[in-house]
Amino acid sequence: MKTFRTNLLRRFVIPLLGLAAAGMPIDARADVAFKTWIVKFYETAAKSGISRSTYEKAFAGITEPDRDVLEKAAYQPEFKSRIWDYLDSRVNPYTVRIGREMAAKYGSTLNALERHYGVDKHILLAIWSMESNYGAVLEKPDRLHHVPQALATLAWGDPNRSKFARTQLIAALKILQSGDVTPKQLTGSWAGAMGHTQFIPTSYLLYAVDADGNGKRDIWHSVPDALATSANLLAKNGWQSGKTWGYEAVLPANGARLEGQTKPLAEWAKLGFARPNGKNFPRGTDRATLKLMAGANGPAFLMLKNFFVVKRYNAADSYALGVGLLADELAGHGGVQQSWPRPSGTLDIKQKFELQSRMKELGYYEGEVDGNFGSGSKAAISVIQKRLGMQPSGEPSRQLLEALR
Ligand SMILES: [Ca+2]
Repeated sequence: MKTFRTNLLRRFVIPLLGLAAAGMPIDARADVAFKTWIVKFYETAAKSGISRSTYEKAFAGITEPDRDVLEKAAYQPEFKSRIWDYLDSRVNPYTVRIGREMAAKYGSTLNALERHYGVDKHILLAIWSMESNYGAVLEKPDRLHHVPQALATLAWGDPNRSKFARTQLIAALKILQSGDVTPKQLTGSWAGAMGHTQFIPTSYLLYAVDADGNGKRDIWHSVPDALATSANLLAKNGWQSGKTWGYEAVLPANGARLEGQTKPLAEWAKLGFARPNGKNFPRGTDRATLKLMAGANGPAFLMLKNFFVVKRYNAADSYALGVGLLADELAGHGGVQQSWPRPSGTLDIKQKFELQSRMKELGYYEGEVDGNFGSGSKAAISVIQKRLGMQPSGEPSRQLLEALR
């Protein structure tokens, strides 16, 4: 019946309307609109010095928008993860172990970068971990998009990101024109963040460095180039050599009301702020800003200038704190000493690792034991919860860990 009707449409209605496009599925019409957009955008690109040949190479074989990009752009996480969950996923035994391996593997590169840029090598390692899991993300084809196609898709189809995407697309075309990378190698996240250290094209143009001396600034395949590019960004944004990012602090009574204020460290000490390890804050004139990442019941932090320099990479406080804490762990200084105000019944990072390894031993889970509860872990938890007659929430919990013990 359906075929009969379709045939009827094809044979009579479409010719009658004289509009071939009227019978096209929505997807095909979108493809036509997207291709038209690309043809038109050349005018804008040309004004920025992009040659016709660069432009054609960039879009060779691109016949449709990257629908995965639009889906990812529209995704709104249901729950904003809490600071301790976020930090658990970024600063944990797994990221510390791989970071130490990378510190050994790239030791001479890291030392050279530290000397040249004055940026702490542990901060560079931590950024590498946070941005691409030490490059592991680049091995996952489903996470990689063709940058000109992804940015053209956003510019064409996402009104909220159109301006950003147009600017980034022009920058991406300039990268291509410079010869640093071939069109096929120009890959990135759905929003155009590229390579080991996830630079967007405009930042690449400002900071990319050829550190291994092969004549190309290749943050996709050269770890020295990628780490040097990060070091260059931090140095150019005022990184203070030989200084740390900040200190964990114990909040004195009524200290929370000073959140957001900036004072010399000595003054904070006079107000009763102390380090949890009992050491004094270093002498000197460094000014620090009080940040309470989880309210008055969580650990306090006194942030120095370098914390704000890391935020030039990514403006979230949680990101910069993650970088700082992971760098401290990699340098052997240990992590946060006070407890986060986790809800009762939830797991801390060590317990999350234990739960995942027990799930793996019991054959419920096949992924990496990395403390990260992604879709694989959550599906496994639901299965176990059902078997145990528990509500299948998919969330790790103390109750579940105890049941598996
Ligand atoms: Ca290079």
